[in-house]
Amino acid sequence: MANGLRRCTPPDVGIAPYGRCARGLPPAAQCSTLRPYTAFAMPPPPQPTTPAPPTADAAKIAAWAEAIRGGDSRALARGLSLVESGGPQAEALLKALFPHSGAAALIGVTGAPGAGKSTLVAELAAAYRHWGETVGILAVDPSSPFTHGAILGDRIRMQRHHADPGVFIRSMATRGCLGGLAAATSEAAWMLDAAGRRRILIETVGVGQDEVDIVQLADVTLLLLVPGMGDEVQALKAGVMEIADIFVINKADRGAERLEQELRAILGLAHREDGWRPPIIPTVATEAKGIAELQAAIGAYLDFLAAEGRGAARRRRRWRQQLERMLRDRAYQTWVAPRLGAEDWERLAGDIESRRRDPFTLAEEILRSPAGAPPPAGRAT
Ligand SMILES: Nc1nc2c(ncn2[C@@H]2O[C@H](COP(=O)(O)OP(=O)(O)OP(=O)(O)O)[C@@H](O)[C@H]2O)c(=O)[nH]1
Ligand SMILES: [Mg+2]
Repeated sequence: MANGLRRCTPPDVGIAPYGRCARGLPPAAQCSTLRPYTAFAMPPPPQPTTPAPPTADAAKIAAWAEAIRGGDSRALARGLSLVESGGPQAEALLKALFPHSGAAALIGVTGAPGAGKSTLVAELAAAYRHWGETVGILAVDPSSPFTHGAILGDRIRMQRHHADPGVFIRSMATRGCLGGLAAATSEAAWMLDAAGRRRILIETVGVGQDEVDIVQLADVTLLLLVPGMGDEVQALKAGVMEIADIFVINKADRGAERLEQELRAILGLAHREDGWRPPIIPTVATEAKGIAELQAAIGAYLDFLAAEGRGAARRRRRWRQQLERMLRDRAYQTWVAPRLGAEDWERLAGDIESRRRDPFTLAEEILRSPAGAPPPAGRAT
């Protein structure tokens, strides 16, 4: 985006590079339990400008949104590219589409590399198509810039759907910021939703904390395990078990019984707060076996969510998190980015490290300084 929120460097760089990505902030700054800083008054936010009269650009966006809603796949593809790179135009398009979203079921599919996610997603898509439902597929690869091969592999596995306008497939990759990717994925899903796709399948690798963001976008999450993963299953933390609403033992042609027993033993110990008992579904994705059962399990969970407003409560939680994240990004862009250049970070960190300055005073001074002014200089010792 113009304010550069989306594409960014990995969160582990520690210090956010100027003007690129608020999600590159040190983890503490991303933490929702951040203490409010009350020791000084925040500088006033920029004055809101009077809304501009409708322009040719606004008319273009409205027409674009209309085309997306009308099922124009090329308009949708261009819209998703815009969302990936971000920017005010992307926001304008998403704003126009937002009121028309909210009807789709978001189905997250996660699991270790090579577990068979893409093969399964392609089969699930075929099953939904069989029932006349429209499908959107987002293959999200948060791991690295070097995994385009995998995405290419996904494309090949999903090739059979390419001739079907009822299935829209999109790969999304990042060269860094996971938070950024999660936000872009969420926006892409809401665009597909507004475009009338009723089942949106989101494939992402891994079950690490970093991917949890992406997984949490989904209404229902499937975790794919494969036989021979017993040790990994033992190592799964209770929190990760909470993420999966349905466990899928794919590659069941290699014998699913042992893994199923181990999984049952672990699941027997963990009780979810909402009372849902995640089912375990064995599948052989390459032979389309177990897909109908999986589809039924997904349906059962969506029904469970629909009952007693559970789904609405969950979506509210998700929007709250998203709004919080958005506000954090914008506060950073408004107050920090205009005051610190890329080269300032290193120098200020050096000042702190050498004890010339303390970080509390420095933070206060930075926020008090007028935007664009040179940041506080380190005091000579
Ligand atoms: N034997 C067997 N092989 C399977 C099954 N499902 C998928 N495979 C194979 O497993 C390999 C990986 O499948 P993918 O669908 O690409 O797995 P993925 O999880 O999407 O992989 P990444 O996206 O690279 O993480 C392919 O060679 C598939 O043909 C299955 O049920 N049984
Ligand atoms: Mg894949």
